[in-house]
Order: sequence, then structure tokens, then C-alpha cells
Amino acid sequence: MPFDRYHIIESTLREGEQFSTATFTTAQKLEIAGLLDDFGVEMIEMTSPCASPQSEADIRAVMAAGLNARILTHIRCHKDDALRALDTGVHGVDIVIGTSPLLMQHSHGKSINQIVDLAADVLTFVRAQAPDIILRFSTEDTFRSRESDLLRVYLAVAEMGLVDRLGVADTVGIALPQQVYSMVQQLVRLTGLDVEFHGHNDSGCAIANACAALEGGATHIDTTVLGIGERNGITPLGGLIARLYTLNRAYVTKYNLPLLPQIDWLVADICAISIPFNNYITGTSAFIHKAGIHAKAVLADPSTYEIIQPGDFGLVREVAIGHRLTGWNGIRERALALGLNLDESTLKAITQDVKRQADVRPLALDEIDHLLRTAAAAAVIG
Ligand code: HCA
Ligand code: CU
Repeated sequence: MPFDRYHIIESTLREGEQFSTATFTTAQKLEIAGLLDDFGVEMIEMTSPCASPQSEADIRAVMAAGLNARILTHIRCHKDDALRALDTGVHGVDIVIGTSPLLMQHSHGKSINQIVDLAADVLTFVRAQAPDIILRFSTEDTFRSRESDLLRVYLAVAEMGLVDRLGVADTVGIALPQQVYSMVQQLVRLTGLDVEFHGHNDSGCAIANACAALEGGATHIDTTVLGIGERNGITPLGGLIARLYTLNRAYVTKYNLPLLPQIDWLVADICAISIPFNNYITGTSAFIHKAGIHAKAVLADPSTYEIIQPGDFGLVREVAIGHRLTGWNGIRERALALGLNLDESTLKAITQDVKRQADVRPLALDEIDHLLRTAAAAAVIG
């Protein structure tokens, strides 16, 4: 079952570097890679050494850090690129070439037969140079490619017996989960190779598509921290974790979950962006319960309205009480937290007072505390 044996290919240092505000220094790359390694991602993908001199030096720097994660780099289907990638000593090389009519025309100008010949040439070359390297071949824009073209390329590559993994890429974020499922399932069935899914989020399906890929038999999923990448990015690491955790917590216990907030905060800080309020797990409101009905049930048993336990990620839930939707159970909980034992009618009266005042503006916690303490003092005097 793929959910039990999937690997994360964390591409913040490759796809993530293609995000509008991401320019990582060497020190930042080392910090991000180190945290991702501590979190437990199995593979870290880095920008091609052909991109710039610093990109090449950074691969060497991360390699020298001796992390547990396998370090991969991502290159075009070119022998020159492959040679430079191999020279860095990386553990794996991810090779990609466009197969959609649009990319064949505007990106590299090659026909499907030429793509197959080039793949044979480059893959044979890499394998001869580095028999033990982890080698992956991927088609770019898989979901706008003709199915017959895809099968021709993938089957030819599989028959060469040179790659460890085939990649499927939803480059423009157009695929639906059912399409991803079918494509992956077909590749697994026809080739028996490991299959990787890389999905963009232009239409909001990146997490669902990654999950569908796993259901279809994919063994590797690409993520980036907060989902950063070209345009609005790809499957976010935290979002994938949230999705898999809620299927079965056992699927994600291999990762050091309490590190996730730190990883999200670090990358947000480096990219000078804020974490969206509705982000999976680390969004500011991810564990805030507000309406009185919710508060009552959550205080009795958090699983009534929570499918993810914040404590698993080193986070805490909050029951918000200073608003007009508040209920007396939430107010009572606060009184108890302050060590105040108020009777039910007093708590209900305070609740009505909070609602009246919150109709004008929300109350801060210390204002509610003041109401509770005043009532407690009056009860003692009375
Ligand atoms: C790119 C394209 C890519 C490659 C994905 C892959 C995409 O920016 O080079 O190699 O699996 O989305 O198709 O990121
Ligand atoms: Cu991409």
C-alpha cells in the first residue's frame, strides 16, 4: 500500500526557488535543508548546477552537510547538464522534458521520436557514468500531453531499464484527482517502476491530486514548504501532511511533526511572506474555535470539531470567547482557568454582558478576566 511506503521529495530548494520572492543564500539553503532533514523528508531536490555558479556551489555545500536525506538535482534532458550534475556528487538526478504539443513547439522543438532518442542518449550516459545514482525521468506538462505520446515515451524509457523512477508532472495545475489516479495507476501497471507526482496548484487541486497519486500507486510526492513555487506553487508540505494525517495518523508518524511550524515560519520569513490565515496546521486560525456551540463541544471533547490534534505539531488550540457568538461554557472554562469558581447564573449573566459589549466591539481576554474577577470578588463580599 503506497501510503505506508511513500517518500517525500522536498523541492523547496528547487521548485520553491522559482517562487516570486524566493532567493536563498547558501546559509539559508543549509538551514532549510537541515530542518527538512530533521523533519525526516527522504529526499531534497535542489536547483540545477547549470542555473548559476552559486547554485552549483550550494549543491556541494548541502552535500557536504552529510544529511540523511538524499540530495537530488533537477536538470533538462541534456548531456551537458547531466555531466555538471554528476560532477557535484549528488545522490540523484531528476531529468525532465516537455511532451505537451505546446512545450514541444515552444520549449525544445523536438518530436516525440526525437525525445525518445534523446532520453536514451542522456540516460545511457548518466547510467554509464554513475551506475548507483538515483535516476528519474519525467515528462513536463503530462496532463496536456497526448496519451499516446506519453505511453510511447514512458514505455520506451522503462524498457531501457536505466531509471529508478518515472515522474508525472501537472505543470500548469490543470489535472483533476481522477485523471492523476488513472495516469499513475496505468504507469505503475505497465512499467512496475516507482512513480513520482509533481502537482501545481493553479486551480486548487494540488493536495487532492497528490493524494490521488498515492491512491493510484505513486511512491514519491513532490512538495515545497508552504507550497511555494512557480506562480502559486505546488503541493505544500504541511498540506500533504494534514491530508495524510487525517487519513491515518500512522502515515505521517515517521516525520518529526512538531518541527513543521518552525519550517513554515522560517521559509515565510526568508521569502518575506506571511503564512495564510487558513493555512493547513500553521495558519493563525487553524485551531481557533469560536461559536458557543463549537466551544462547548470542543471543551468536552476536542475531536468533535478537530480532526488534527494541535499538540501533535507542538501547537495549542484556542477557544475564543470575547465575541458576540460566545457561550457560557467557554466563559466558565476561562473562569476555571483563572481559579474562579462562579455559579451558573453568574456565569450566564457575565456571558450576556460579554455579548452586549461585543456587539459594539470584540473584547480582549483581559477585559473578560476583569469581568470574571469582579464578579468573583462581589460574590465573596456578598
Ligand atoms: C520546471 C517544471 C516542473 C518539473 C517537474 C518535474 C513542472 O519548472 O522545470 O520535473 O517533476 O512543474 O513540470 O517543475
Ligand atoms: Cu513544477
